[in-house]
Amino acid sequence: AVEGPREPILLDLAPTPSALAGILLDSGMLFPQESSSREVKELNGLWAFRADRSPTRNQGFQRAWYKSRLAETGPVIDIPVPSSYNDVTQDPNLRDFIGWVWYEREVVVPARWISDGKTRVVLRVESAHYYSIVWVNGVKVTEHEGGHLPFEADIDGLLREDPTTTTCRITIAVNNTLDLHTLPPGSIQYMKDRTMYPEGFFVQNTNFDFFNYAGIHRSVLLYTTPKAYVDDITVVTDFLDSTGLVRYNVSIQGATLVTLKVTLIDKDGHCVVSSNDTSGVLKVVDVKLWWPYLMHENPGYLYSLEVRLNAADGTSTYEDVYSLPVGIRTVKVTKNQFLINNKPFYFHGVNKHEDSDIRGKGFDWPLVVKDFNLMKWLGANSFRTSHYPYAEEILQMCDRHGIVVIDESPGVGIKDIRSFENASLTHHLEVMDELVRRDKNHPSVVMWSVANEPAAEMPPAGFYFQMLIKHTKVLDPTRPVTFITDSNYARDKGAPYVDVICVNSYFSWYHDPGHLEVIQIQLNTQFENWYGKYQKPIIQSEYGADAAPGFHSDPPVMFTEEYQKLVLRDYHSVFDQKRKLYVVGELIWNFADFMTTQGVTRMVGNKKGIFTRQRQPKEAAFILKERYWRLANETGRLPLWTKYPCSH
Ligand code: GCB
Repeated sequence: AVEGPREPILLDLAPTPSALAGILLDSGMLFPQESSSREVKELNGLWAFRADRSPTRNQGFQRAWYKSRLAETGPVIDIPVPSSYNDVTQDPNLRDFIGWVWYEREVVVPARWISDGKTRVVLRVESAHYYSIVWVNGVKVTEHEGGHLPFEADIDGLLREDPTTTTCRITIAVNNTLDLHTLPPGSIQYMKDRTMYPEGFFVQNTNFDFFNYAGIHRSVLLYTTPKAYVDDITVVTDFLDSTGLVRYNVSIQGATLVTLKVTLIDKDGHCVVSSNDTSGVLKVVDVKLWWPYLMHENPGYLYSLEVRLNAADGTSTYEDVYSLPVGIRTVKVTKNQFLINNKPFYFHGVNKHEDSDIRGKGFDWPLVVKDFNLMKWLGANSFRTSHYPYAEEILQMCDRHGIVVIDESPGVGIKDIRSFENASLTHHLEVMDELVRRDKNHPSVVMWSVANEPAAEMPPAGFYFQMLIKHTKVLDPTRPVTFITDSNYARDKGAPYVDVICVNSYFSWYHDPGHLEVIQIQLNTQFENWYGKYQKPIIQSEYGADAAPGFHSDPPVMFTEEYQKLVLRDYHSVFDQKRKLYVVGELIWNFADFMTTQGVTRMVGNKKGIFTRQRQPKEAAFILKERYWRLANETGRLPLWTKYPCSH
């Protein structure tokens, strides 16, 4: 018994997200930063939390839980922010909860933020999954559709309405329901046969292979700017011989008459070049380019673009300062090469997930640092943000360490024909707007991926992907665009429009399971077919096999560490033939084991990691490490200290 979504569970409560997003995109989304003119107050820690377990999930709205303290509406529990809520309690119903949950936290705002009349106070949520509505002191301030990307609201006007109180109560309702037009899509299925299922039984169906973790996944914070402020900065870089070119554009809000100073500062703190214009080209003599890890002895070189604004209105003067890290580099694609700074770049990297024990998709610095250390140990120079945008702090790490990123939208699991309808396309285009707006200035981001493995055989797929790719190129004409495919149908649908062909395949796993001997021939055919038809560079964007750590067998059988190793070995021998021709990269699926929906093909999650979910190596990790360091020696220019990376 399949039925469309019943009223309150879903997003019916969420009015016209598209209209709202359009307004939001008139403004920038610069990463919050402290400076001489800006303060940041993180609101991470314990929040009061209440899941709306009423059958319709609608009680919180009916009884206006946002109007009073959440604890006054009923029992609340402590939930950490950032974190998914699913795995932090012993309650199986909360782990698998679908619908609205309510978060609340009180914060004391410094009195001067309100009293000086010159300060803008912004409430920002870095990511909440999936649909969020935010109230401050019971007044709705914003709502946002989509996880993985930030949203904000100016709240100083509201705070000034009652300047006697500096306490503000922030309430955030978050709904993880996925329907046919969300990204990723999903559907709710009600089981009505009362001889089989209890009253009210329903499930959330999805077509993607990771657990639909929910909650406030990244920081919530308050930050200030002066009323006249730097709203956005866009930087595009190039170079000619030894001169770097930084094309920039600064957009300003809150003032018309301003003086501006833009200064490019090198790593040693020296001013390199400056200008007084809101847009222009800065010329950098003896430029130090931004290079990927293992391609240069000094990877990830960053300048800093300091933007200093002075403005005045009848009564006040304002100064705002924002410093944007800038890496000067170019990205180009030829018919068989991927060029960074005009040199061939070979992706030897990983696919990741934001996923770990207990936290789920919650941002966690120890995990981020461990993962970067593991990637560098492995000799990985790149990763793809499968299957959604990652925290911006992770991209900042990539900028600094020279790890190259393929930045992917949450367009995963688009398999139902109704998910190609206009409502879906419109939202997908908006998500690309938000993604490019947030990540456009990161030198580590070298390509956009608009989707993963859509049902390319469906008639509307061609139009849908043509629109998406064209739109993304308009948003950012400087980076190549791709979508990830596992299907030959995609050849006629998307491939004519992408710059790089990204292919996923699982020979001897999903096809011909157990038959390692088919890998080389099938992989060879795959590459020849794609290149033969399109003459575009190809990245093997996924390949791999599950291995339960500690399972062994020789001769190898599926799910053992030996089998995983041999799958890799056979893929690698074909990569080695083709990378001299037109294959420009290989990304293992997956960096680490990760949690999925329960199902008969998943034993406590997906085990294709070369590291366990706890980040310990399986045998395959050592195979890959040896290979990646060899590739780095052949294709890059290793810094001296990394020639002999680790004694083990
Ligand atoms: C894929 C998907 C990825 C899955 C993987 C697998 O093609 O893109 O999300 O986890 O295969 O292991 O099945």
